Amino acid sequence: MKMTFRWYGSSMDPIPLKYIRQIPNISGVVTSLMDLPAGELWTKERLRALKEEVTSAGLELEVIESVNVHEDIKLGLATRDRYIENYIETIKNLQEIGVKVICYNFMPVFDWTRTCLADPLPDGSNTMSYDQRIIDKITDPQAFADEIQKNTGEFEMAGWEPERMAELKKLFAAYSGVTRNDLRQNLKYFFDAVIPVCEACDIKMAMHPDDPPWDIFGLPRIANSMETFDQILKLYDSPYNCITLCTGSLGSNPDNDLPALIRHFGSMDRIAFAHVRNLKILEPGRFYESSHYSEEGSFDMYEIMKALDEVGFDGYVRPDHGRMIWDENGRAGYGLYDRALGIAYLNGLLEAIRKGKR
Ligand code: DNO
Repeated sequence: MKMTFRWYGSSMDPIPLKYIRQIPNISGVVTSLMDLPAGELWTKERLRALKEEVTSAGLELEVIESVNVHEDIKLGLATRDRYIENYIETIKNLQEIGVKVICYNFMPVFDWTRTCLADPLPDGSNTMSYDQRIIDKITDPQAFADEIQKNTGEFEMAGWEPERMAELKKLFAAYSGVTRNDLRQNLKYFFDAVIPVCEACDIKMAMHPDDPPWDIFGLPRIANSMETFDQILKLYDSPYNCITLCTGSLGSNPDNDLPALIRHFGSMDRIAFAHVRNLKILEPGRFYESSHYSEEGSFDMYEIMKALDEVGFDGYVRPDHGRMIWDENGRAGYGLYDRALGIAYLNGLLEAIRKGKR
């Protein structure tokens, strides 16, 4: 398995590549062209420049997170074909620079959602948290989205593209009446077009789970459990139709047994990418993002890494959201320090698991 680190590009990320290069056991970065709205074609020129920048820092660029899917594709609108065409061309251009995995999601309107971006912890750090009671009281998602974006400071929320957030009312209206089954059928239409291209280009599509893993704001969601991912993999049965196994997203529903999910999808060789982090569940629907260390959260990180090792996982791993520690000023969840501690811990677990088997 290759250890990677998410990086938002030199114009959007305060963390220099040379710092990432110094993290023990790092192989490369996971990145994206953040300035391009969903549906846009990623040109060869932009991609070659990105590749050159990353590789000249001594890092690999084999995973993209994310090539976002345009809402018209999720909605199944007639205009979707033009965006699918761009997606296909983008896949082909990504092949040219040696990309192996594309992480994406199929969540309507909102990507990952938190109700607080800087919840103070007793140790003086702060972290992101989620409280379903707050979400349930929201009558105007636009006001909520505006507030969250205001609190991100100078950094845009990953996956909350400004173009999409500016259109919330219109989007909510478009989704009214769209069922989970409709969403799945629209996903199938997308797969029918893109997975054969991925097969030809040797690039795996790795769907990120819903975060949190349940419907929010009455919008349908279809990727949040063993059963729903089984359905998704069956929509197009190919080794290139894969999953991003995100422990934090799936694990915030305690019904999701993370090591069991890893064994299930890992033994099918359908996990292409893993986001590994911990969180503390306070009660159903309420959690905060703890450090990666097992005892500070609700997950057994040893069992998670052990399951990945046992299924012979040979894809990409990255530590996930970190707390904001040591007075760092960074993008919520994506500072340098706590994620670097996270990776060091995952490295340690893995070394112990592997040596313990001898
Ligand atoms: C949040 C991320 C997500 C993820 C997308 C994939 O921190 O895990 O924004 O990148 O859902 O498309």
